[in-house]
Amino acid sequence: ALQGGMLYPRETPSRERKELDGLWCFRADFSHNRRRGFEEQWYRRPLRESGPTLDMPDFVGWVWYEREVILPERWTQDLSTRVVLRIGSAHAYAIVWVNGVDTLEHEGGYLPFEADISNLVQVGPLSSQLRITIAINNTLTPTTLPPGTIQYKNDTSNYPKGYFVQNIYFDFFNYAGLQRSVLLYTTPTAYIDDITVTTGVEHDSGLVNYQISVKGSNLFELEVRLLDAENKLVANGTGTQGQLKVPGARLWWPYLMHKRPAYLYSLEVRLTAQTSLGPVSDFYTLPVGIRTVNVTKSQFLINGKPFYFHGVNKHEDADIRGKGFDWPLLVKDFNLLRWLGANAFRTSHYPYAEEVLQMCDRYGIVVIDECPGVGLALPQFFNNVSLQNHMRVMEEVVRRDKNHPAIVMWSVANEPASHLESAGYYLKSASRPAPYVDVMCVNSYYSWYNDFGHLELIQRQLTTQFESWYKTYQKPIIQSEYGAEAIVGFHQDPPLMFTEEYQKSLLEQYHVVLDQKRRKYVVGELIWNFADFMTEQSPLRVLGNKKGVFTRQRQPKSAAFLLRERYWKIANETR
Ligand code: BDP
Repeated sequence: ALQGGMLYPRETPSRERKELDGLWCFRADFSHNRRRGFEEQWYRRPLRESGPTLDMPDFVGWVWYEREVILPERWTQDLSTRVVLRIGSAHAYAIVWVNGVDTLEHEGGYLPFEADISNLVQVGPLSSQLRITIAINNTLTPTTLPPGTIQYKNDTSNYPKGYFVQNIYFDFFNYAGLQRSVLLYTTPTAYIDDITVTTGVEHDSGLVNYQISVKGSNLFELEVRLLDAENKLVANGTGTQGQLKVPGARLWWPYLMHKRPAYLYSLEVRLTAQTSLGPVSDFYTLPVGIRTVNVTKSQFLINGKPFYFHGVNKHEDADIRGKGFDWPLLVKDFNLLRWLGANAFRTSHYPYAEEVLQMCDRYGIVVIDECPGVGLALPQFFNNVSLQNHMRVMEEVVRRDKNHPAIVMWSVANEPASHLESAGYYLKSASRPAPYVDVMCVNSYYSWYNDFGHLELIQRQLTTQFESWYKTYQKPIIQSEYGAEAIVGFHQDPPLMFTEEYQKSLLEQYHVVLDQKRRKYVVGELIWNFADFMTEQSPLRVLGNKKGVFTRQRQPKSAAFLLRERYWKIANETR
């Protein structure tokens, strides 16, 4: 089990935060065995940079980041302050040193990890200067998530120098390194370590169940206050767990579904604790949306009302930025989701930055939260070590994301090779295969990867798909991917593959069947993909995957207008 919670680092009256955004020193280890950085102990003294403009899309191995920081004196002198170093994500394996001291290791990208570094910074009057070194290795192996294989091409008759290839089995560029903020934050030495909130509805009252864990003291009191959006107290409690009752509660609704949009309360937790240095207080405020999620044989219910997912699959991907978190990009994407009339998206194929989920809570966009279980394609990927790893990653995802009202489903894997013999036990343990899941998510590419060019077959094939899945399992179904590539500006009538007309026609064919089934047991449709995105180069991809309804620069293709009309129509019917 995981140690401790992973509350989002917020500023509160008892907590400060210092973002380490900006330019870091950077050095790639080009030595043949990629071990020079360790042999020469690059963490022991300031890094010598390898130059600011390295393009190295094929690099496999270790790169080194470094940043110097000056800490406020009270962080280093006040022993009742706890200083934490948090890395938002580092893909794929990271080792962290603080002032040359080995501090933290973490496997897996897309998720945060942190360490209490108080001991390292509270060592005397001269301790306010800090050097943080992070070595990151992007290698994917059969036991990482996502998995990959490494091949060494060294047959000298064809490869005079030899080279390494990182083989991956998923369809997006394996951007590596630091992709989200690194930051420092403080708490008192006795602190609120984790909060878990679940909500319910009873008649017209909202129920907020809370569970709080405290660290650093055994002698403490907890006060819990629930405030509405106007900061009015609506309920309060004490202790590490309890239930708050909110008469006449305003529920969290997906936007478009209800006249009242997403509504958030604030859960204020106040800790007063005795420590060996005297009494301390800690405060933390968690946004809370009161809502219920239920699934029947044929419906997906939010607050007891049928919910139909009309939305997209996304990627964290953009020009120049790669997977680096970017506020303007996030705001632009949310504007486009609203323009489209999309009410949901899936975080294909890994957990997105927490700031994205916070936006979803606030604007009422429903989320299917996916773990990085993608590219589980080869028999050797289904072994006990990878299974343990997958389960740990899943725990990390839930630990980080459990309190977001926007998240209504967890996705354990995308298109695992479940037909393989070795996959059976693995998938049964890591997740819940078709007979046990609550909702079936089906990806299909009729008239694209199968019978390409034959748009006229889609209706028949899609109908067969839905009917056979439903007949076998009697669970609601989401069409969790479908789509076609279109290179913006390519036109052809009658439609040919890769033109805007073909993408549009393919969507139209899918929509005929989706309309027949959506009043029955199909509960959602998520287009593949929101926007064009980068992949590895290959004969199958032209500067990336072009199945976006927007370009990578977020400009609409013809299909975006089609989808927009459709989504707003569905939204108006169901409101
Ligand atoms: C699906 C994958 C997705 C790919 C898509 C495609 O889930 O990651 O990008 O195919 O080929 O099978 O466009």
